[in-house]
Amino acid sequence: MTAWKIAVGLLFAFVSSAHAAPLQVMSWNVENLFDTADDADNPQDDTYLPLAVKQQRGQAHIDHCNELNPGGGFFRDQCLQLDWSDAVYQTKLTRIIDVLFSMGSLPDILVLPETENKQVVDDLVAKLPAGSFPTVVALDSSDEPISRGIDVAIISKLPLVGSPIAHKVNFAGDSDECGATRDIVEATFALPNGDPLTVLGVHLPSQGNPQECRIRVFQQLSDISAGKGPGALVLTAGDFNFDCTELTSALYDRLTQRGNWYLSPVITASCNAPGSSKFLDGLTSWNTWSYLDQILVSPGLSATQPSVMNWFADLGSFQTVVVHAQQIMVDKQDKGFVEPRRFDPKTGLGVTDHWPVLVRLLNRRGS
Ligand SMILES: [Ca+2]
Ligand SMILES: [Ca+2]
Ligand SMILES: [Ca+2]
Repeated sequence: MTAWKIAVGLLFAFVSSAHAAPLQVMSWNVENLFDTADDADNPQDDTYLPLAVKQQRGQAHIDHCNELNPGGGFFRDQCLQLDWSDAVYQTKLTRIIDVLFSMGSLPDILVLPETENKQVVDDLVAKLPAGSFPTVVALDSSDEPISRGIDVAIISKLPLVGSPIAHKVNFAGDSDECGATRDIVEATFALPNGDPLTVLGVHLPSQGNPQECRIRVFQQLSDISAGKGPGALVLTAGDFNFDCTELTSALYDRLTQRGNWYLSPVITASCNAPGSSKFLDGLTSWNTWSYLDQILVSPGLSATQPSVMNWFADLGSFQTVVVHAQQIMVDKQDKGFVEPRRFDPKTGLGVTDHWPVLVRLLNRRGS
């Protein structure tokens, strides 16, 4: 090898080592990831019990389901009939793991709305090679029983800085109509160069709640981010539950601008695919796609803002993560219209009704 080839090789090695590898941040609503054990403090988890346990309880369980679902319908039937056995639970966990493995490399930070407690997150992580996610944030703090008792968890390859915080949502003047919702979970991680990255994991009130409820959470989220100071590296990820009609309106533009959030324009582009979730057969939402799931970043992580910090979010990398056949299904008439495939406890097929979203963090400066 000639001297210049060695020199070029050394230079290349220097340049590549000076640039840290890209980090993948992902958010994935895993849809009702409940364990099979009865949380005595939460009447709402009784839907997710083995059928044998429900039958053993007899009339008491039937009365309980009627009480929880006075309107009857799907949710009462599910409370009565769903067989959430250990085999079903293990299959659901395996479906999630299959998707993560199919990514090729696991995300560096994974935000998981709809996890019942720390146990389910530990069970999930235990199905991966040891050490895959050394950091597990699962505070199990959200209100029960008004909300379902599901929380936002965050797992990561990165170490924590300080202790995670669960922020109770303050609905202020809208408290009566908004009731209770999931806490905003704040966790700060040490990036590979030591810079702190604050992640705010969220799961805003669903479309079954008035828009004001989502706006209140969003504003609180923006206040928490602003409190980190100018230039701080903050990102928020999770299920925002704004549908595409809201996302494409001036409302969302104002909310994100006033909150100082930067986001991929694809999120607010339209009600057509792509999206992370599909609405079916509603009067106003027929086959529309929405990025219910989002990852937004502070000015400190924006490529378009000056920063002394070395990390930025490449918002062009924002994308859905659809890497496994079990994430996809077609319409009931088999015409071929695609939608995310929710987990079916009877067949063990499907994963969740949301597709994950992902964004990559990169270095601004090589050294
Ligand atoms: Ca449970
Ligand atoms: Ca219970
Ligand atoms: Ca819980």
